[in-house]
Amino acid sequence: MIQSVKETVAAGKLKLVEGVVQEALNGGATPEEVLDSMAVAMDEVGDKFQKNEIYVPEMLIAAKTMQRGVGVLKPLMAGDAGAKYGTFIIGTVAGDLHDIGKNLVAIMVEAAGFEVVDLGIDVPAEKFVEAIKAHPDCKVVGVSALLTTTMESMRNTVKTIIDAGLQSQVKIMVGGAPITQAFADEIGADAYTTDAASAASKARELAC
Ligand code: B1M
Repeated sequence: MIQSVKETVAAGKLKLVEGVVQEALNGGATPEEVLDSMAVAMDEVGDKFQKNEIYVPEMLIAAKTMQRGVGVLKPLMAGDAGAKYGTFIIGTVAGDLHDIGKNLVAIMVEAAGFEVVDLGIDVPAEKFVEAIKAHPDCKVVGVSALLTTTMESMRNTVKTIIDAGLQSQVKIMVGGAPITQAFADEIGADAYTTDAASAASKARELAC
């Protein structure tokens, strides 16, 4: 069952994915197991893209398929913790259009008890600053990047937030496939996490 989730996402079978995900859940798979299998599918898609076996349109349809599959899981992952930790602002940095990982972080952080303000993709550094200023109850801001080329955009985003004097209000958390703890330290971020679940628990820690 889990295997067919992976195959369905990797093959970009958009119309089938909701049914396949539901079947896997009915068969006893947990939402986390289903999510992991979709992430493995995306890694396979990325590998095939790198080897020129598939191209951007196939990568895009696989991404849409995963997003639709995540839609089935979302109600199961989103708890009713309420927004007791204030607002969590998140976005993907300027120049970067990848949002599946960011969306997963947003779902898990919301379930952990934050009100999430999602700025979307390709977000200019100044927009993060404006959003933080507009939400005085925001204690944590999340910055995502998926391309090695947009790591510099992440550096600029973190610098812009710090230069605006906002680090006394918010802690800055960064993440995304090319990001490392060393890079997070180098650019002055307060925290780095590898995945959505650890981002959620880290956000709680930072908000307290
Ligand atoms: Co793109 N892409 N892509 N892509 N894409 C990658 C990232 C790539 C590794 C593929 C490859 O070559 N193997 C490669 C980057 C190489 C590099 O930088 N060294 C790449 C490339 C090259 C490109 C283009 C340049 C291709 C082109 O046009 N020639 C182009 C760039 C566009 C742009 O952004 N300007 C491009 C475009 C696209 C699509 C639009 C087609 C599509 C994105 C659609 C979308 O997101 N809505 C796409 C996709 C789907 C991928 C892959 C296949 C999958 C990404 C994904 O969603 N993974 C990807 C290969 C791969 O990742 N293996 C690839 C699943 C997701 C759950 O994981 O996003 O890593 P991830 O999120 C994780 C963690 O990273 C973490 O938590 C999540 C899991 O719990 N995390 C955080 C993420 N953000 C976090 C923030 C946090 C904490 C944790 O705190 C705030």
